[in-house]
Amino acid sequence: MRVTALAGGTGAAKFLRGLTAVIAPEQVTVIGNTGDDALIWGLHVSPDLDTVIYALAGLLDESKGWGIRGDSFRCLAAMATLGRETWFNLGDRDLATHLFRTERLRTGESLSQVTDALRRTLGVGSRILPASDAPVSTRILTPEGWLGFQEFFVREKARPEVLDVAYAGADLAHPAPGVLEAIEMATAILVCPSNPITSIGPILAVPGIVDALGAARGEILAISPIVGDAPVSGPAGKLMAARGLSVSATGVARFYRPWLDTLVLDRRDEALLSSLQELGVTPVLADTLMTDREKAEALARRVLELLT
Ligand code: FO1
Repeated sequence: MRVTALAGGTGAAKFLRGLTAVIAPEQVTVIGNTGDDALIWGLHVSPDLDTVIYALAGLLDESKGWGIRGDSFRCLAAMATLGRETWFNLGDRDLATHLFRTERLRTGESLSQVTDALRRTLGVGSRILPASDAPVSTRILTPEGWLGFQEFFVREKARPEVLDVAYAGADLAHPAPGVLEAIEMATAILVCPSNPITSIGPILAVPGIVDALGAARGEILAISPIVGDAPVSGPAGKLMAARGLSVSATGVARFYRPWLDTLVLDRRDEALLSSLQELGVTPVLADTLMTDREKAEALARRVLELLT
């Protein structure tokens, strides 16, 4: 079995850790979001790629859902003394990842080459591919104007009203090497329980990826990140509403509907089964809240059962 997973950050990391505990990591290829990449102190930070790499390497700070467990923040404190902006909390060990990435990008390597070097060095057996090597930046329109995703999410704490969302650069981007093949050759394609608009949306915005999903031979299964009328974490609700989607598993299905076969949704959402069937998506109930590793593995096992 070859599984290709479309992934954002924290929710995807939890699920992928469960998945790679129940099948060999080498059987999994991750297509990761780069829409929330940011330039911080001149360094190229790729939060979602790093969150997935750290999770699969056993390094992730699981309480925060990002960064490295036990990291210190001495550089951050020193930057504050120098009067630099410190709203984006870069840990000292995490900083090494961004120095490594930025240096290698400057010497002409692509983001996919650097990401591959990072995951191999950290002992991650799954391939991790950025959706594109070209910049695709999630921009959020608020009443005060456009913000970068991290400015909206971290600096402004996702408080501003969201009027629109755009993926700047997507029209000029191409899928990174291996991305279309990973979709084409997969036995199954999984859409992790990530924010549809800002984690999966930037992947889908890269020309060629939606067509590849539409033509894929493998079954395509998504796990809803929404339980009831609220996201399990983060600002997905606000962003979905701004894009005219209902904040529910049905809204998730509507967004993925052109190419989705199956939606795994939480048992608490049993009432949505018939509306999902009407959309032409096969709904399956499961315990989707991954509050510990056992629950993440159980969800991964349930998903794999559906595929065999
Ligand atoms: N999220 C926060 O809420 N506050 C932070 O200061 C922060 C720093 C940070 C540093 C490195 C990194 O890889 C991720 C970081 N995140 C932080 C998480 C990140 O903003 C989001 O989780 C993702 O972009 C959304 O998936």
